[in-house]
Amino acid sequence: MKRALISGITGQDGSFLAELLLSKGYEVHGIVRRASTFNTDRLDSIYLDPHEPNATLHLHYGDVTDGASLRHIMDKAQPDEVYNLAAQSHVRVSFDQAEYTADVVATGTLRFLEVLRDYVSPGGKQVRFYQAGSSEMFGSANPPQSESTEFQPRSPYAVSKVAAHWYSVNYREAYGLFICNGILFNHESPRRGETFVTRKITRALGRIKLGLQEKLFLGNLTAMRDWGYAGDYVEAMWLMLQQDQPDDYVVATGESHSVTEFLDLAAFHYGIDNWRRYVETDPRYFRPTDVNYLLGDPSKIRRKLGWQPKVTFEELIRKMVDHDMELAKQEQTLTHAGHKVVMRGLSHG
Ligand code: NDP
Ligand code: GDR
Repeated sequence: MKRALISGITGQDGSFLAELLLSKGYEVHGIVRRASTFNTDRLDSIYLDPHEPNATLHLHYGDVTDGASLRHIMDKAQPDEVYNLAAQSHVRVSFDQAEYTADVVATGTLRFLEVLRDYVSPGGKQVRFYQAGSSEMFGSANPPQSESTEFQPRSPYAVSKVAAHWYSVNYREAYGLFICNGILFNHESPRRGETFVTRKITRALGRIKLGLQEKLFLGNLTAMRDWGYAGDYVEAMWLMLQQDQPDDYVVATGESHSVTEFLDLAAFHYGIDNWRRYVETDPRYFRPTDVNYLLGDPSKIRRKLGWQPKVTFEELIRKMVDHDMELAKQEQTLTHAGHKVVMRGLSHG
């Protein structure tokens, strides 16, 4: 049985990846941050009590800002594959918490690579490592962006991801480690964090449709993104680590749409006639520097690994709308029963 270790397992991608690896017969270990509230909701459907004899998902407390915890977990989990997905992943928030973002995203990756390097000492166990890179690294570079496009990062988050990318390349070259950088363009799902623009839109329009909310406040509506489905993208991560040689790959759909187009389609699926009546601009959601136009060129991964996305832009929006319509209905039922329902934590989104 192969063993995998996932940092960021409680996030959107971590939960999809854990499901994929469990379905392939892996024993999966995940790193979870201690929090005062539960942060494992996305894993509820696959988590078994560790006392169950057939539990193959194991969670360990740890943090990528704590190198010693990574060492302990590597020793316990003895993984064949490591997927480093942990990040302060919100671009807007990275302007408020730049040092912290660098510590988690850039130095966090370096800490992991240092542990890996010791762990894979000569004659030691071979471990394959996936680094979660981002299209944000391309920043203001002209589209379409491919593996050979120069990085021009536009946020503390993106700069930190560029550092993590180059640390990974350097450790691959310097120590002969099996490390792959995935350069993934935006990917979404009903599990997407509620402060990212797609989910913020599908959540809010559902609530507006049922009269639970009056307005949706957004920032830059002209930004163009290459949006895919998270379930497809974790397959690309896994595929990279199954090859004979480590390499770096862009993962994208090859189609780009504006935030406005996303609003158009989401409103259409909800049967909302004119979303402009409900949407207002709030400058707090503008970024000091934004990325205007991302469009990935996925030809390398299609050619070399045979990967291509299965879910289209429209299907993605429909999945998110269907899910968030159900959530809004549940909230409506609670409201009718006299419960106060609050939208939480959207001020940073
Ligand atoms: P999420 O924000 O949903 O998940 C991030 C995960 O990282 C969570 O499990 C979070 O834990 C964990 N985490 C945060 N800080 C730490 C820390 N200090 N130590 C350990 N774990 C930590 O992100 P996604 O799932 O969307 O993305 C996964 C990765 O891929 C990230 O690295 C992201 O930057 C990158 N990426 C994402 C893209 C996308 O479109 N989704 C595109 C390109 C790259 P907790 O649940 O406790 O907060
Ligand atoms: P992004 O995703 O920054 O591309 O990073 P996000 O959904 O936050 O923003 C996409 C675009 O929408 C514009 N926008 C808004 N964004 C948010 N969050 N909230 C708003 O109200 C709003 N209004 C307009 C933004 O300005 C931006 O142009 C995501 C993250 O998952 C990263 O971790 C990942 O690396 C990249 O995708 C690829």
